[in-house]
Amino acid sequence: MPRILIAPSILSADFGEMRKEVRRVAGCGADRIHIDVMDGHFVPNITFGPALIESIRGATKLPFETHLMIDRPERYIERFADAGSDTLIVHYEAVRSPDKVLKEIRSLDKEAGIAINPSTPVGRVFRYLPMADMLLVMSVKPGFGGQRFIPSALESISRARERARATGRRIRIGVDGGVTLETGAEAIRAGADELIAGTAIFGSSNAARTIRDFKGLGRPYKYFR
Ligand code: S6P
Ligand code: MG
Repeated sequence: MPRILIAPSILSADFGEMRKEVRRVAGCGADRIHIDVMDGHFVPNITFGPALIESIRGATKLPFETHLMIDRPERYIERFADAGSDTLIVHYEAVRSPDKVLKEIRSLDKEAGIAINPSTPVGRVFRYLPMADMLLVMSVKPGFGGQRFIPSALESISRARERARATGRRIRIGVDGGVTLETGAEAIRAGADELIAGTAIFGSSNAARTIRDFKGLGRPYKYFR
């Protein structure tokens, strides 16, 4: 029975203490570490590159999922894989041939994820789901932490979950942006099985309790009924 996975996004961590922060949330019960890479082109903000990932890799054994908010991520797949990512997530809007890049990620023995912006109709990525291990539904316009959840993401999640069910496909559906206990619960009801949260976890005075509360939100959607 699949369960809800919680992935703290280190975009909201203290950048001067990154290793410590990763270790801290790992110790608080996180399932994965979500790493937001931004290039100042695909999104208006800039964060960090593979060197940062390399330097925090030793802080935990938890899987690293790298969310590439960069233009033409196909140019950097190998570097982010070598740096220690376990999952590489590319944006549908940023790649020329989604199928090619997803295949490349898998050929490196990494999990392949495809992300969509809130304004992208989810139906556009349906044909790529067989090549992906994860679909990341953005529930804010990517670029900055601490934004409000956009409710139309729920419709994208449920349409994708229905599609996966109809085709008998097992895929993880993550929701990213403005995730709180309230919006996280709605996303799970819609069919998400991974919650990505920056502000809600790193801004919490008790991250262990917040993660526990997230995990208690409900039974995950059943892949096969
Ligand atoms: C949103 C950002 C997301 C991050 C973010 C979520 O612009 O690009 O991809 O994962 O850290 O943060 P929050 O504060 O909305 O939970
Ligand atoms: Mg992200």
